[in-house]
Amino acid sequence: MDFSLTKEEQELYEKAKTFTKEHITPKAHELEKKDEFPADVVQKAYEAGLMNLHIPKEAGGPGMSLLAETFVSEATGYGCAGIATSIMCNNLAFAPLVIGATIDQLKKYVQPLITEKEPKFGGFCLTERKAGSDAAGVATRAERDGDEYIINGTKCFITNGPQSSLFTVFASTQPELKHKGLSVFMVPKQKGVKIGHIENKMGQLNSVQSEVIFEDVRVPQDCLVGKEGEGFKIAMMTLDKTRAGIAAIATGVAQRALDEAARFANIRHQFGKPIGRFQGISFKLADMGARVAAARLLTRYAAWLADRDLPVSKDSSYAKFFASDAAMENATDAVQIMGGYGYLSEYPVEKLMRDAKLLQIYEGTNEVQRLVAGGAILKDSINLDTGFHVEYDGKDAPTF
Ligand code: COS
Repeated sequence: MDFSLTKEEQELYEKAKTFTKEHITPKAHELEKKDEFPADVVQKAYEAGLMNLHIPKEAGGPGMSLLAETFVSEATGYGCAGIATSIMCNNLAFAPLVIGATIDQLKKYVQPLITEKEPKFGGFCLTERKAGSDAAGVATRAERDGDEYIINGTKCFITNGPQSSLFTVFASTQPELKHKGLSVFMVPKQKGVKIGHIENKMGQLNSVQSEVIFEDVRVPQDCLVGKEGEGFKIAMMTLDKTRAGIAAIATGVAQRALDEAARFANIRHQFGKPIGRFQGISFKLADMGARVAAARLLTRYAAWLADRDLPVSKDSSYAKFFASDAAMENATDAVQIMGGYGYLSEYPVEKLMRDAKLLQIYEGTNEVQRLVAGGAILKDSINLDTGFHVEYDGKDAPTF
């Protein structure tokens, strides 16, 4: 087992860390007071080559791995989870297209967006007011009309919604078939695509989420990704691959909370010594450090599996819930270690606590992640032979 990074990965990681130190960390607090899309920083990230990394070379992208993306997500997440979300959201929006679209479709609809001077954005439109965790409950409709589809419906919580030029829209082509009737479309911004309510959030104020409304939007047949009815499967395969990205942002937040708390624990003196010398503090730091290390390994392992198209649902769920819980716990511990300074907004860690909370919720709540992982564990146990044979309820083989 080799934990070292390749030269290319190491260079990308260093570049993203340097970028974060120069352009994200020093500005994130001031920027979040504006509560708007951090256009200037995102433009710089685009120019630095930190966006759209997994678009295949044949479609004009750099064709990098999902693992490479986690280095950028972790590094930028260290500076600000909101800015990292703004920068990395194209990964989620374009992943269903990389999974299900042909190279010709990618060339026509995605390539123009990733090769211009200015960054362009995609919006991942799955969630609706009444379809969150129950992703199959989507009410948005796509009806075939000759060579076109007509799309109607309202999506919500769409990251980079107002900035997006292309929407990846999950809509039902046959509602009576439930999840088997769901399809996915590329919808360029056009007449009939409207931005609705801009969501007001507790944290991650350097990212923007909005409603996106589709009113009689007509798209040609080649905007269908994959076949009709493949939308749910493509959504699940997408989330399997992208959840390591959220886990990576969370790892960055967890690391930042640890670093700020450790720095404070060395400087702050009480009772004649640095507070880090008290076991009550140093034990907390040790637990925080172990959480960061475990989150990082789970994240990279999930990305590694996804890059090889190996089964990854369980491991990407582990990574997502563990790393985002670690971010929340570390941020909460950092606030506690820093006491009054932890709670004040002039200092770095209260923002981490607000930002971390969303990591436990978006891209599939941590309860959904546990549902996926728990289900996979039970399924795996069907043919499990522990070597100790005993009957429970008159059976020695479990059923699922
Ligand atoms: N890859 C491929 N196919 C998958 C899959 C995966 N990871 N997970 C499920 N499927 C398939 C199943 O095999 C099943 O196929 P068949 O109908 O052919 O048997 C089908 O999808 C339905 O699976 P299941 O019954 O498990 O679906 P549920 O409706 O119970 O939903 C959860 C499962 C809860 C896991 C899913 O709805 C989900 O992930 N919800 C969260 C959505 C989310 O993350 N939203 C955030 C949006 S981004 S901000």
